[in-house]
Amino acid sequence: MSRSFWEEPMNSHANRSSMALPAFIARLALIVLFATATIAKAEDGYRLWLRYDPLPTRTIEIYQTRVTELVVPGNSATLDAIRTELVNGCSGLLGSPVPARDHVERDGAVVVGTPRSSTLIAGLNWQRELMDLGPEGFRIRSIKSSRRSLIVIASNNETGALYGAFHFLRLMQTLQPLGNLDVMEKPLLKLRVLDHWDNLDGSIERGYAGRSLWDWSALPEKVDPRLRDYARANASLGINGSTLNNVNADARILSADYLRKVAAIGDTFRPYGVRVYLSARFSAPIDLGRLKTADPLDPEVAAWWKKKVDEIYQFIPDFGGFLVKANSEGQPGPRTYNRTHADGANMLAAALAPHGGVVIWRAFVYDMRPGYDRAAAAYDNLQPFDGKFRANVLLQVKNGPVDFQPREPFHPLFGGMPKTQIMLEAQITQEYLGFANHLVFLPQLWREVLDSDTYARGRGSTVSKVISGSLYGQRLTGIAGVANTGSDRNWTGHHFGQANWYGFGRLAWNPDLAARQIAAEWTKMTFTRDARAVPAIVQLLLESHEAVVDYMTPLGLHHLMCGGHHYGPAPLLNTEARDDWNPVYYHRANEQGLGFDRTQTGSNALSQYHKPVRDRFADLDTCPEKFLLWFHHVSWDYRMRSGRTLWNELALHYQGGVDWTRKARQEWTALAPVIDPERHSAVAKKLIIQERDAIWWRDSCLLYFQTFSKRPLPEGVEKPARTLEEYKAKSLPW
Ligand code: GCV
Repeated sequence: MSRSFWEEPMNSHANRSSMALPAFIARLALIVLFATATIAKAEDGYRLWLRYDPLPTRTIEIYQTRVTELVVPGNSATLDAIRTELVNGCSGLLGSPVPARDHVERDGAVVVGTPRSSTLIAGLNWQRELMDLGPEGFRIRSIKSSRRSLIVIASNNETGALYGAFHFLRLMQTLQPLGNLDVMEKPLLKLRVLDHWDNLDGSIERGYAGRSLWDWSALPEKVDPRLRDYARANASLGINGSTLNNVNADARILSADYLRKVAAIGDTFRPYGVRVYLSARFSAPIDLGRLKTADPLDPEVAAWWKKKVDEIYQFIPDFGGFLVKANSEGQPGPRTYNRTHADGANMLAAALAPHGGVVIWRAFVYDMRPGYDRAAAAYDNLQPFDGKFRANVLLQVKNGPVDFQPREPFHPLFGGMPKTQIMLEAQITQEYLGFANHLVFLPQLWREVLDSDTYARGRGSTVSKVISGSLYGQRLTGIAGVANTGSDRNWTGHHFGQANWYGFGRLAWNPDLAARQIAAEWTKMTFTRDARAVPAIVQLLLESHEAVVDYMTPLGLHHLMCGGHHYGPAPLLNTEARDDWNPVYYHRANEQGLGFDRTQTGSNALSQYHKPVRDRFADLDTCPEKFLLWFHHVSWDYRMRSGRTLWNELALHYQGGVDWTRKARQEWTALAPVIDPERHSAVAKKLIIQERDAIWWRDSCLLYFQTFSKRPLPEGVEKPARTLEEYKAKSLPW
């Protein structure tokens, strides 16, 4: 893989003249930065949102008096990272070198650190505020000290100071006033983790942006410099954990050979506050340890895990813990031995507890019995164990009860297990959302889930409050996102996929942030600050999720995708090994109508929600139409709130989705003058695919459903481009 744009300056032990080492290193960085400034940068998206090209001239003139020098005293890997980032960032944004110094020399110094690393910060008397902000929070404040105007970025901990430095750079990148800063920030969730479904052979399950970033064959001797940029990008958002391997886990990751490799990755991430986690295969005692069983209540098994965990901490002293997919989709687990999920999780938790590690137990568990509703399965399997998990166990619950669909109602386990530490699992990679081909801004989807009111403790018991611990006071809180990163030069396959990584990180820091704010920040940092282009791009981002729902699964439809790979529509599919892997299981189309009845007359999965939610969804008059076919089987002539029949409304939603892709293409074309040609053209090509796919979705779904509805397409819906037979014969290429 190629080298990063942000190589740190070479380390030198020489102490030149009176300049102390950190300042000397930073000065070297400046020389390197400006010596290479003439080398043209490819606009290939590698720099993500951490682009430090010069700001508009007027802004530079104002900022130049506010930011004159960077004072990051002390020596540690994290302080070095802060210094390098600020020197590169400020110098780049201001278009001229901003020096690093050991102490304040003039007005406009930016002082960064902790009370331990900086005497100036120690003297500010901010102990109480910094204590309240916790180890990862920070304060940024404009102050006067010894008659000098300074900006101070302070935290109780170096990682917090690093987050503060990135926050400060974001303020500059988004052209915020720096004159009178008074910012206090701390993360609302403790664990903010990217889950990588990366396999040991370098492939990525549901990965659409190339190969795994972890080159297992080269590790531990050779660590790709790109891993540091990955950690930087995460730190810029406050993401503090990375689960390296697929939840469909290979036990070899726990062997000493692999742990050495994992340790090398952990060493690279550590300065950026990113801890490493591993997915553990429940049968590892058999696979690796040659035991006869993996029964969690067998003392030998527990002893094996304890020894293994002790070994892991020898290699990786700040190891985060295990992520476990057990008794799900063929994975081994405690149920294999007639033990409970709590038995399994608690046994692992006991091994991790002395080291401060956690078990993240996934709730994505579903069984198959005749007449079973998959949407009800996770709740049925896990809810009975509420209050039974140890203090260092979190239960990781997908946002919706089926599986990362374009739209789902919130999972009933949110608000359903008050005595369990529940964590949200989001999917950043677009498994069911057009892979890396479709522009869809997922913070909009996550916002909808986070804002959903569970009514677990009356009105206002939102999912956001459940996971942030403010509803039940849980000690450990967290969120995980299934990563969309890979070895592609632009990291995420689609340039706009970066917005989802960015948006996940921002929501992980603050699950109450508005999607619009996230979209605006990202656009300004990543693409353009042009006053007309920013609102246009933000609007595209904000509309994109609804548009994708419209052309894929409107009105509560779900899981209409092709089997296996999940790209493109296959509403007629009925040949998958399990009923609940087939679209026909979910849409239940027949001559009478469409949709899955989850009310009392059907599967009654609705009973898992708290009463007012349950009643609202159960009543056709109050059920939000976006969930109509999720909860109800409705006749083709059912009158929607618009006055149209279900059939006509459905068809118009599909058409609306297609219309949006055309609008998006036109608007993107109009933005050509303000976007660099390389990224503009790459996105334009993806939008062509998105329009093609939207048409394919619309036509194949409507033609298929029409075989049941037997009604004509309403006015305003285009005639299908192909026949149903043609759509049956060929699936959408990807
Ligand atoms: C990692 C879905 C995906 C699987 C994934 C599974 C899970 O079923 O299709 O690829 O497996 O979810 O979340 O465990």
